[in-house]
Amino acid sequence: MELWYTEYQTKNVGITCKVKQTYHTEKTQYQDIALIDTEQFGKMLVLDGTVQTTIEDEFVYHEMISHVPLATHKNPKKALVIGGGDGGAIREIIKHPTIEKAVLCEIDGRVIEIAKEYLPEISCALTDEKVEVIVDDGIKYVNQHKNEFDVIMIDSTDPVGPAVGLFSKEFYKAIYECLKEDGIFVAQTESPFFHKDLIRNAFKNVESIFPIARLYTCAIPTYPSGYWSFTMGSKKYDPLETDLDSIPKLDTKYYCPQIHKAVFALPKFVSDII
Ligand code: AG3
Repeated sequence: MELWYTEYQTKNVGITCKVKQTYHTEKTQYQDIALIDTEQFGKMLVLDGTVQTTIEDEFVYHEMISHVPLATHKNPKKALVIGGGDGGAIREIIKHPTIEKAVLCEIDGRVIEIAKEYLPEISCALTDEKVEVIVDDGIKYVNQHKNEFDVIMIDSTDPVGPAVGLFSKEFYKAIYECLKEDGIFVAQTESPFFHKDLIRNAFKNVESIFPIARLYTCAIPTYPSGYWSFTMGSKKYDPLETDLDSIPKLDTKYYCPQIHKAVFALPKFVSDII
């Protein structure tokens, strides 16, 4: 019998994948979790019916949420990931040569445990000695830590359920306070095709708090519309001025110095959003 999984990305559009095997499903205190194996994209983590990451395309998202801000910063030593319980962003952060400590703050400990069990390719760095894993509310954590991090990544789910507060202006203000005086943060901000209002609001909020606000995009086939955005707020460094020759050589599949520059060139319909 053939089994297919569909995420309804909007009321009118879905992505459907042929399922090889269902490894795990459960309902936690926060959300529904599913770990399935698909023919096209390999193992896939699904939270509340939305695709979070797959073996085939996870490198794009995880490299782009981490290496763009890390290379923009001149000397990042301490990084924080809010959400991101699969560990993909952490795996990328510890590739960066100046990083001394990477903290993961994920609200749902079950996501971390399931990623450790079924997605070792993605979660492999969670046991690294530079990494601290905290199971707690990211908003609470950020409010309790001031002037501490060089780079913060908001690796959240869509702005429904547990992640709503991670898209608010108050949270971006708390992020500002949690960063050191030359700190940078990046948040995943959904699809320029399907979520224009969200991107506009996020960008305006970041722009009202940080001296430098930038938007960049990349292609991620399993996310709504296949085209994704990230919003960056920076206290001092402008990613458009990064010296590309100073970017460390990294073992990556998407990110490279040319991409660091290219992703800030926005299609006109995207720059029109902000
Ligand atoms: N977090 C962003 C996933 C958003 C996808 N949305 C959707 N499928 N409707 C990814 C977490 C990976 N560490």
